[in-house]
Amino acid sequence: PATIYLKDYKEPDFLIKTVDLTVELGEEETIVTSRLELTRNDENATKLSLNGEHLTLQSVKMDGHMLTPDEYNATDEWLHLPVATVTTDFSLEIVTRIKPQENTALEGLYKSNGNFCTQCEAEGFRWITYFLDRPDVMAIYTTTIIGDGELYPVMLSNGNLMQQETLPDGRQSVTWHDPHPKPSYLFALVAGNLAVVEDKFTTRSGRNVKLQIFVEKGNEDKCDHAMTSLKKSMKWDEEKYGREYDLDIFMIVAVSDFNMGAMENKGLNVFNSKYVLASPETATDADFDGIESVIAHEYFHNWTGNRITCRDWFQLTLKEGLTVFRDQQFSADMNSAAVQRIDDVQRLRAAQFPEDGGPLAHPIQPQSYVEINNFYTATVYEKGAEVIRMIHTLLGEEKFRKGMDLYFERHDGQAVTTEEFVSALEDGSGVDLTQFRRWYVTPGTPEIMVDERFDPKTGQYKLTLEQSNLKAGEIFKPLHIPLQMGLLDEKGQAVTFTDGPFKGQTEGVFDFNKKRQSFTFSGLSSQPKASLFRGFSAPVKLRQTMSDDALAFLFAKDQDLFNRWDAGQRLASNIILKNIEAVDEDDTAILPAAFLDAFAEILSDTELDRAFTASALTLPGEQDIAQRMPIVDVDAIHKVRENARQQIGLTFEENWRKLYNECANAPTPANQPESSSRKLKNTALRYLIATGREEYITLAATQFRKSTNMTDSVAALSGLKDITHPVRDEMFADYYEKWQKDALIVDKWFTLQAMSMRESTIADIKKLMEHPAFTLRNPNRLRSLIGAFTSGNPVYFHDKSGEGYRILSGVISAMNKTNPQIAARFVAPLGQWRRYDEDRQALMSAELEKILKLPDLSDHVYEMANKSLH
Ligand code: BAL
Ligand code: ZN
Repeated sequence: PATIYLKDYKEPDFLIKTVDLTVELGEEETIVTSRLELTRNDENATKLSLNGEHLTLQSVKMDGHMLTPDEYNATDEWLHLPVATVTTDFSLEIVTRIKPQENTALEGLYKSNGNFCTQCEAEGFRWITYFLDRPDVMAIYTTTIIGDGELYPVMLSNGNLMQQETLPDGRQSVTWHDPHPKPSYLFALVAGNLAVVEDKFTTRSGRNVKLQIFVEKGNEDKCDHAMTSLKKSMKWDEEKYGREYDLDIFMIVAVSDFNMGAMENKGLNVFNSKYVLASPETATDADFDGIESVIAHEYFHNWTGNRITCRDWFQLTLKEGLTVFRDQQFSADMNSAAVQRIDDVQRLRAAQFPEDGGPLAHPIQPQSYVEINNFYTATVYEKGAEVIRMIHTLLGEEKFRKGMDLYFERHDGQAVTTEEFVSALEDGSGVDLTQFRRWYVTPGTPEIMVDERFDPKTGQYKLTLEQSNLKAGEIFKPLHIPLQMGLLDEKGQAVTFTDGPFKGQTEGVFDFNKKRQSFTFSGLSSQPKASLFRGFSAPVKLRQTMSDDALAFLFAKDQDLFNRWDAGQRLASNIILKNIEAVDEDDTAILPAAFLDAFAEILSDTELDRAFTASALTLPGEQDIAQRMPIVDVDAIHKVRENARQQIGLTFEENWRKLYNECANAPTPANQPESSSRKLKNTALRYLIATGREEYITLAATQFRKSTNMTDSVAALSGLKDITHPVRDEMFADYYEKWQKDALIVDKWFTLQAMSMRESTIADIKKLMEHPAFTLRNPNRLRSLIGAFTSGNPVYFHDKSGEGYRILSGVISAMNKTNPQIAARFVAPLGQWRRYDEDRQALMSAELEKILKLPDLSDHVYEMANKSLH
């Protein structure tokens, strides 16, 4: 397969001004007639090459003249047409036939549960008709959908509704017009027998916007949260960025078969139903948060992505990094900012750090790709968002807004590059970002070594930081890193700086932009404790030689809640790693008093937000700890962590019981959402179950039976998923029995079992793959079982029999042709093979080799497996 390089970018030879599409939906085939008005962009071009895949070409007319097959050249991927150099403007009419009902890849036009829908990003429009399917070709679209009005009473496309009529042959015809020029990846079409929930929003300039959410019938009562989230997002974008919505209607459609989370098509967002449907009985608090942030994300794309789009796919982070940053800001404003930041960083560390440290590492602006769908990654999205956040930190709120205002003013209606974005931010703020630009082209997570010196005689504290980045290799150049920090005195009070740029303040953002750099602070009476990279001010790994006592101190006292949490996580990881090294005979982990004291301090601090307390009292995940081991020992990590959990459960048993009862029965403190009480209560429940006492199994079972909300039901099931006990089986059976008709809830049932730690887990997973409710065709179901197993169950995925790896490669080979995009996404866990012992390395790489030998290997899977192996 061919590799595409950023350096080869060339402007299109021709541009498309208008697109007039007629899509005739049928049960056997769908006929697409596309009328294009084109204009020349390169005076020397003699050939127009349109992208097209999986299409049956019926006819081509140029300027009204029907072309004969010897006048054009149609291949599996292209339609080449000669264009005389004297021709400047011309029209084309192309008729193609497609079979959406046979489309299992879920790209282009396909059917989901009997309804037609589309997914065109990145290159799906070429599955619908021949086109210049690249984001720098922006056109005005008019779309007419024709079909059986009884089967498909709802027919939607982008923009505003222009006409709806019944044709003489009885079919329904609906026409939409989108006045905003857009690239083809933002095109959408939906047709089906759907229910609609309506609301409205008045923009700050007084325009009324109709809001509609379309769902399968019977789900109308699960749209409230999505609708509320949408209205909040619209208001927030007006207040925070001065961005108003620009059409008379905004539509969201929930579909059950969807490769991604959602898609920001202009005026017609198509969503995975997981990010729309929710009621307290059917969705967890985490699901509610996910909906709020994805609804916001897609809505925010209207300005950052749609009005200003990407010049080419190498610029993907231009819209994705920026929009993730915006949705994170929004969620922080809507909820507890500290907890939001902790969750965002946890996600980054869990998904992006391993990617950046492995064979699939790439800069947020990749320089080459085989298949662009493989680059919708945690790096482009989450690290991309961190890069924008650093610009925000360096500029400050006010200058950042000035830069963003200039970006919107300068580039509205254009397809641009990340360079144009950074320049606008620079020009708008007056801050030089020359060195900062290196973040865009540098792969790998920078590591920061810290050296501290305190001279009691002079009262001077010297902090020396050194940055390195193994992945950057030859191209390593120091990055411009914002170091947000403060100092704590021996009582834990914030120290006021007596000199330097932040004199008189207790916190500052320092420019750390050299390989090795010192920062000196004076006027100190004793050695301070440094709280570095507050709020995770840069996506780096801190290699600090801080003692466990110092970490325990920060865990108990830091004014910055993020760093308080992080100190606790680092301390707990240190302790677990030390215990792994110690290989104690009786397997009892030693938990130092300083750790337990800090734990107790947080446990009894009733002033803290309950959701924060829950995060602070949860040990780092097994994958988190794994990142600190050169060769990962999944079994040892699990054993020691579980033992630590049991000891914490037993040591604080009375506190947990009290906390459980308080959170379950007493009102949630003012200014905190109910969900924070549920989160803390269920943290307590898990520690109580970890004690191993039978009474807490009963407590979980009682919670499950009495629960009126999905959060408590799932927490109870999750607490019991690892044990072998009749109550466990009974609860899982009851849950399935009760919810079997609700796919999103059945997904949770699969996930909980995929993450189980029982000895029978691998056999159970194989059995679940045979379950009537399991299917490879639905991405959510596949992710719920196989995704949860490979990313959430390190012990059994890495079982030394190699069975976990074989299950995964079996799924990849089964999906390779039916849905290559999803198949390729599943390769990454095998790509981590170098991190494991020799036996596992051999087993994992053998599966990668097997995958590479598959007949008809898709480019998607090839690229991921090939990069992973070599
Ligand atoms: N653009 C693909 C889905 C999303 O990131 O919003
Ligand atoms: Zn996005």
